[in-house]
Amino acid sequence: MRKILKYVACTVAAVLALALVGQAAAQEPLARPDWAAVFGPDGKVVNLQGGIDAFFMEDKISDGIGLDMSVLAAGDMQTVDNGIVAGANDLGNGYVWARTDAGGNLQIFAGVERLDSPADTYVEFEFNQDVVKVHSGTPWPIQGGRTPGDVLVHVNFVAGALSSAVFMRWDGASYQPVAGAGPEGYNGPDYLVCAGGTPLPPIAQETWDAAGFPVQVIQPNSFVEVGLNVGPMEFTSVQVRTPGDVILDSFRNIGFWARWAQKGGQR
Ligand SMILES: [Ca+2]
Ligand SMILES: [Ca+2]
Repeated sequence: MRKILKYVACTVAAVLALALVGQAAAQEPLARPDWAAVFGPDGKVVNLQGGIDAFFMEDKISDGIGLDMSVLAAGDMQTVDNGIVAGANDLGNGYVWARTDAGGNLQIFAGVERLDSPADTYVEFEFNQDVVKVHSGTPWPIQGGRTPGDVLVHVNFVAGALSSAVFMRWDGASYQPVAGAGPEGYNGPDYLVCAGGTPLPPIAQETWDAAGFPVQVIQPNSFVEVGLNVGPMEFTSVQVRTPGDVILDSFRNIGFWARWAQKGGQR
């Protein structure tokens, strides 16, 4: 029987004058996307809902038995391989939606499906200006690097619950924290983080074990999402990571579409 889930909305906190974009913050909290209105059950974009871009990032559920085609090689955060992921660290499908605010700033939102688990883990969302992708393998080395201004959001889960989140920017040598959130999540004018049940109908994917035999895995039953006002920047690549799983997506030029739209361009 499918688990009945409740969706935990982000709490709205007081406005913070956060220097994520290096400019005066707007006063309104970020308005979260209605993911189920943007994406159809198959992951296709059905309506941009006033946004400028949206894309779907497929990732198989492994749950300790199924083969995931994109895991982080053991002890190597720069190599992607096929492998098995424990349920606590498993990522399902990911979703990205972007829009511009009245001031022309780019707002990026990303969410990823997970499995409920009582274990400690983390989920990271990294947005890169450079192209970060894999070349030929297997395994596949990750090519491309970080550029000053790149953004990393590290979301901690303790005993299965959202515990904290840290928003960071790459200064050329390391990621420096610029904002954070506690276990209640946060929804302010420059960033948000929240976790809850999945808002989308799960997509049933065929899954095989390492020997090539079909296996039955459970469907994602949890969701974590982040949002950022990144100002006039452009991002080309998105990476979503846990201690064992990874999703990479590149060549999106998210900010390009924002500027294109501001100039009256039509897609
Ligand atoms: Ca994966
Ligand atoms: Ca996975």
